[in-house]
Amino acid sequence: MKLRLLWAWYGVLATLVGIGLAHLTAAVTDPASSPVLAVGSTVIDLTPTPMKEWAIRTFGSADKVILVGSVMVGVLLLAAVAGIIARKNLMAGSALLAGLVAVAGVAVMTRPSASVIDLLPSIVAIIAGPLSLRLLSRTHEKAETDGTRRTLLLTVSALGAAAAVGGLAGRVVTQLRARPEDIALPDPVEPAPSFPRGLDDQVPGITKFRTDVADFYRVDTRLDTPVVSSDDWTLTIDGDVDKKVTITFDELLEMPMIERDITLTCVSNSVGGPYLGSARWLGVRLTDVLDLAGIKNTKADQILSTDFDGMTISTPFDLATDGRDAMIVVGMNGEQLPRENGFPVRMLIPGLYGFISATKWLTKLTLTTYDDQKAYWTEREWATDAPIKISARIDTPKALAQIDAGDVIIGGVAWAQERDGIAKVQVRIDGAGWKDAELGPNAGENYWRQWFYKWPAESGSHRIAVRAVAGNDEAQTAVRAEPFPNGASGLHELIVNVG
Ligand SMILES: Nc1nc2c(c(=O)[nH]1)N[C@H]1C(S)=C(S)[C@@H](COP(=O)(O)O)O[C@H]1N2
Ligand SMILES: [Mo]
Repeated sequence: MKLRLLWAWYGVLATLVGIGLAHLTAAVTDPASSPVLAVGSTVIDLTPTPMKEWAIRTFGSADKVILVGSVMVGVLLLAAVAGIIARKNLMAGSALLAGLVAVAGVAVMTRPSASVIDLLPSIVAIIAGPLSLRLLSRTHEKAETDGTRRTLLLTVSALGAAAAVGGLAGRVVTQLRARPEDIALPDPVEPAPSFPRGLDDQVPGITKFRTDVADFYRVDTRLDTPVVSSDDWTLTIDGDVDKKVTITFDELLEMPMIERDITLTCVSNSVGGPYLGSARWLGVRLTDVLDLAGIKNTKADQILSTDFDGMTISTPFDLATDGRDAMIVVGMNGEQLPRENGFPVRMLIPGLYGFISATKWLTKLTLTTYDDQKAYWTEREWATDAPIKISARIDTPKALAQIDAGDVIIGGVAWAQERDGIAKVQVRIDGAGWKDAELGPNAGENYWRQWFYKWPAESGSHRIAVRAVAGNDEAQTAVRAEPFPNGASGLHELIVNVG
């Protein structure tokens, strides 16, 4: 039994060496080609939508850490089995390790933008893993015949160190590569109006009126942070256009820039969910960019945008070009975009959920039809037409909070993009009548609005609900819907205990 455990550990150690060195290789060539990440990404792509939704609901933004962790645990269990097999049959054990890497290699190569160089990390792993196992097996045998353990201990330590150094160095190299570039952003020809002061200081616990860039939510299909250089970046406009054009980053920066305050919202939020943020965006009008290629005669009903890695997002052509402030964005709150949020260039269209409008690391706009080409989420049966639903969220107090009797400030944010903003927010306590909340300042129709309501709370358990009405008189629906396929609806309600 003990011996078996030892061999299981040999298998694990050999695999960690392979993974560590592969990770380092990938950090130098292309971080996404790291075998573990590639397997993780493939799992994401193959996971059925309901399960993905469940994972996001259950684990929140930790879903990816849990995914990579599970992949690692699975791989290391198989590695342990390979080690146990290798005790009797080194060839078979090594073959199992090699098979594991081969699966990862296939995962790497099926990514849309994979190139031959992306095989390198897997090749490193397929050599380093079995070779380490062989070394361990040899030194183990030698230790048994000699009766001395010195060389075995040295070998184990050296391999452990190689795995750790590989993994850590890979991390350092990845972080160095992902350092922000220093971009000088142009001034907008159409600046946004001066930004009003929100209720941040008045209502403790309320969401900040403007989201800090560093705190902005992140939702995408990737496990790594893409490093796209602005020097290499180009944007191509093709498909059903007068003539295909490609522009560079410098050419984009020379176009007239507008600045807008917009709240970006993710379709994957359940009611009251956290995946939205508000910022001041700097960019070029989408229609100005499309006009470079000429779209007067287009029969397209879809703008298919492609990111640097071949991931695609679909946008309804008529909505993107109906006069709203659809943008090709380069700046956020006066800074360049962070790599996590799409550096150097992303798309942003007010009023549409991010999954059909907010392509990060954008490189191509193709004018096409929904019949001809299907985007990533369209293939997974999400809606193609998904305007953001009118919603209100309670930020404070928190669900199940224990609070003192007396005046309690209930507060939160509400949003109704492309519906003339928020006109009214109402609060209901214990199913009694709806009472108007006070609204914070207005930063435009596409920006969320803070609100608060002073509640004389008496002891006991109470149920708080909130609802919003848009500037165009449309009211938030109380009908419950799940995020799939076009966004959650229903009222945000929570229970607090007073006394
Ligand atoms: N390339 C790319 N762009 C993407 C995504 C993605 O997975 N890949 N996710 C979209 C989704 S679902 C949302 S809600 C927004 C989120 O943008 P953020 O991460 O900057 O908050 O980006 C959109 N753009
Ligand atoms: Mo999203």
